[in-house]
Amino acid sequence: MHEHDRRRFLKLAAGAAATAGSAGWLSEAIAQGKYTPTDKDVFIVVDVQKCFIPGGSLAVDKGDEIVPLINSLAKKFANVVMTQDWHTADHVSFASQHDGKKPFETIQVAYGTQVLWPDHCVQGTEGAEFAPGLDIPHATLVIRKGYHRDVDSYSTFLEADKKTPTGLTGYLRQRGIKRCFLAGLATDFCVGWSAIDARAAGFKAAVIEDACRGINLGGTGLEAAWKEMVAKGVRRIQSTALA
Ligand code: VGL
Ligand code: ZN
Repeated sequence: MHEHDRRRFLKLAAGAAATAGSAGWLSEAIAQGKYTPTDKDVFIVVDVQKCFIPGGSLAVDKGDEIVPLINSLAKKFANVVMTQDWHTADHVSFASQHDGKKPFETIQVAYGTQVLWPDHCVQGTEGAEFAPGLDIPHATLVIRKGYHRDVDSYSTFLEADKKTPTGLTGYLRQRGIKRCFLAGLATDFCVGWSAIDARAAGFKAAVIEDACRGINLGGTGLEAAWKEMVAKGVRRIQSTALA
């Protein structure tokens, strides 16, 4: 560990000890100025794909607006992982696969309630490509998820059965990563579930709110997702907190 990293770590550790659980780890650092990402941090860019931006089949409102911000945030991180929703054409999460069901209705499956969506992010199709303008050449890993026909995966750590890992935890641990910073689409689904699972896997986690856009199902889904994230120790930050 370099001396300046050690000092930063000690400051962070002191901050964390002074507040409950892990909640203070970042606010303490931010209170002392902007937070400079280190080689123990990873930026996880979640599902910034054509299907999820205006014009796409499951467009998130203003989803395209985050692309320039994500590009500039990525430059602050030595470690960047990108994710792609990557479904089979007959995926269980598609309303089209269930007679009489419409998008945004739900069904019961083996692992619980599944929201049904318009067909989106089918493997190898244009809609599954990264959004135009997304430019992160130094990203070292692209995690694809949701490729098992019968299991969805909002989370980029663990599929919806809560049993099947994607492999990301092992990759991050082997690379010495301790903290995950997340952004992308959608705040209340793939970003939120990924942040919660990052915590469950033992990482610290922060979601960069202004570098995300939400679906907000039923008009309340977005705030409910934030509440759950914060309850699980996920930090809610703005991009201005990062140096
Ligand atoms: C997502 C719904 C279905 C997401 C993926 O990326 O948030 N949402 N599949
Ligand atoms: Zn999906």
